Parts: sequence; structure tokens; C-alpha cells
Amino acid sequence: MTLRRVELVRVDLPLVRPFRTSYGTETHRDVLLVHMETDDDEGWGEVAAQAGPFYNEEFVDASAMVIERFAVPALAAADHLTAADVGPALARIKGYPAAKAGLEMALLDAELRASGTRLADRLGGVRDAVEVGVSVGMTGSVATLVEVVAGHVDEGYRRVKLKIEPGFDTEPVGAVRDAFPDLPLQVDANASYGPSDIEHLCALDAFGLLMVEQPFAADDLATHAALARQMATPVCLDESITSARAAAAAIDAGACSIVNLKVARVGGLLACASLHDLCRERSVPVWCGGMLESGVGRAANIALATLPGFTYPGDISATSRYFHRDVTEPFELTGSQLAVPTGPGLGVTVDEGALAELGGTRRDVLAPD
Ligand code: OSB
Ligand code: MG
Repeated sequence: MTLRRVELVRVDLPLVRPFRTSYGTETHRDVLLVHMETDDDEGWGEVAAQAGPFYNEEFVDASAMVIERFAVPALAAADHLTAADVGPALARIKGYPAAKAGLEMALLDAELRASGTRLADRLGGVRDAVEVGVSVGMTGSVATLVEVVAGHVDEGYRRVKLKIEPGFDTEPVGAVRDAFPDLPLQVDANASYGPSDIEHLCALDAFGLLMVEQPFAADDLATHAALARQMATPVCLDESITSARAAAAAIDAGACSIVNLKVARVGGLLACASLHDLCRERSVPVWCGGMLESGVGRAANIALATLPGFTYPGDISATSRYFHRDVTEPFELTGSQLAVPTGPGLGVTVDEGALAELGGTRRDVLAPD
């Protein structure tokens, strides 16, 4: 198809509660959406970079600039553009996986709407609902953390992820474990530990965790492998897995036995699907990570999590865990699952009225002639 128009839509969504991780506290989500019109249809994508360069190098202002100056001109120059061409067409641009993912997502949505196909079916999904969990930020006190977890358990979540960092680990995790002896529980350190913490991290084995996610720096496979040799709890990587090559290297190095897949970290849904295949061939389970996406990116995450290798619950929560009001129809829990939208493409509708009321801004980066 041919690109007719590409619009960047930006909207600031307040989070229902501040989200504190080892790299900072977020109170708002700086949502960047891509709206595309092709000669066949229209589509939406989400650029799920974070507001600052603290989770990884990318951040929303930079993603928007790269899309406008480099990525859209490269796509506009292509003749018969399909969603599968987006990755190769943008490979010359180093980094900016969230920007690339948002563009690919919008084109996929347009393509699939035109052919009446659901994204989950296009990707090879095998279920109509996905098991989900909730990622809980750090709190000022351990008592507050236990209360927040209790609230999520009441809502139906059956798997909880706790953010940890040096100084906020064994005590809060132990308190949550004491309060919920049978709750599937895991932790995520966002690269906040170093090689001298290996012994300390092994103390987390006492809590029967599903996994420990990304304790060390993204480029430090050796320390992750050393931890994996000593710790009983499985090691999962998030920030380190930037490509299929990175995943193969991490698995070969013994740095992880579980992989977190994120659309915005590996450059798109199609890259995630091939990473899923790679991990499956090596019998490495995967699960779908989240980046506090709006309904657009969350619809994509749900579709991805329908693939057969996604055997752990995803960080894909109901809308009410993130926002008072979203830019799409809300996602609601059924038990501990979210249903896959039934419509073609992403299967969600962006609410233009909500966008306007939320103060969304729009900018044409490719205007029709
Ligand atoms: O490390 O998994 C992470 C959110 C933003 C950036 C990084 C991470 C996260 C989360 C939240 O843990 C997952 C979600 O519910 O979207
Ligand atoms: Mg993580």
C-alpha cells in the first residue's frame, strides 16, 4: 500500500498511582500514538518509549523527532510498503525500537483492517484470552506495599511482580510473601544491582519466586550468568534482549532461562513474533512485558501474548490499573484474564472525543498532497 498521511498524536495521561522503579517515579504517561492513512485503510500504533532515557536510551521526544526526520521519509520513499517491510526499511536507523514498533504497528493495523483479519490471527495466536498479572511499583513503606498487593489480589490478579532495588528487596518481598503464601510472585530490579550483590540476591530464593527480572546492567550477560549458576530462582532478562541476536547470545551464555518480550524494546510486533519462535525452538519460555501502554499498545500486547510460547502471565493489566480514562475503550479483567479484542487489526477504536478532552495534540509528519 501507499502511505497518504502520518500523524503523531501526543497525550499526557495521569497514572492512577505513581509508578516507582529503581530509575525514577512516573506520575504521568507521555503517550505517543501514530495515526496512518494508506490508500487502503487507516491504522493506529503506539510508540511506547518512556518520558526520559532511564529505562533504556530511547525517550518520547527523541522518538517523535526520529519518526519525523528519518523514519517517515524512509517509509514514504518505499514503493509497495507492507508492514513486513517496515523493519528492513528502518534498519539503517540505529536504535529507537519504540519508534520503529509504533510505525510498524500502525501499518499492520491498517493492513489487517483492510483484510478483516485480527492481529492475533496474523501473528499465529492460539487463544482468545490471555493470563495477565500486575507490576507493582515500590512504595514508601512495606505496609503500603502489602495493601496495594491486597487490592490487586481482590481485583482478580493471580500473579504479582514487585519492583525492587538495593535497600528495597528482601524485607518488602518477604512481607508480601508472608501475607500471600500461595501467590505467584516475581521481582524486577531494572538493572539496579551489581556483581557484588550476587550473594545478597540469592537470599530471594527463600520466597519461592517465579523469576528475578534484569538484576544487572543490560550489557552484563556475564554477571547474569554467574547469578543463574548460584541462584535457584530462574533469571529473566528484559533490558538485555534488544534483538534476536541478543536473545540467542543471552541464552547461549546461560544468562537467562526466561525471556521478557516487549514490542517497544525489540522494534516491533513482527520482531517479537520471531523472537518468540527462536525462544520456543530452544525451549525458553517467554512472557509479554509492558511499558504502561495506552489501550492501543495494550491491544497489541494482548494479541502478541496469544502465541503458544507465552507461558507466563504478561505485564498487561486492566485499564483501571493505569488510567482513570484511556484513549480507547477500557480493558477489563475476566477472572485473571484479558480477552483478545474481536475486531480486525488491533481491534480497538481510538476515541477522538477523549483525545480532545484529554488535551491531545496532533501533528502531521506526512501530509496528503
Ligand atoms: O521493566 O518491566 C519493566 C514499565 C515501564 C518500563 C519498564 C517496565 C515497566 C513495568 C510495567 O514493569 C509493566 C506494565 O504494566 O505495563
Ligand atoms: Mg522489566
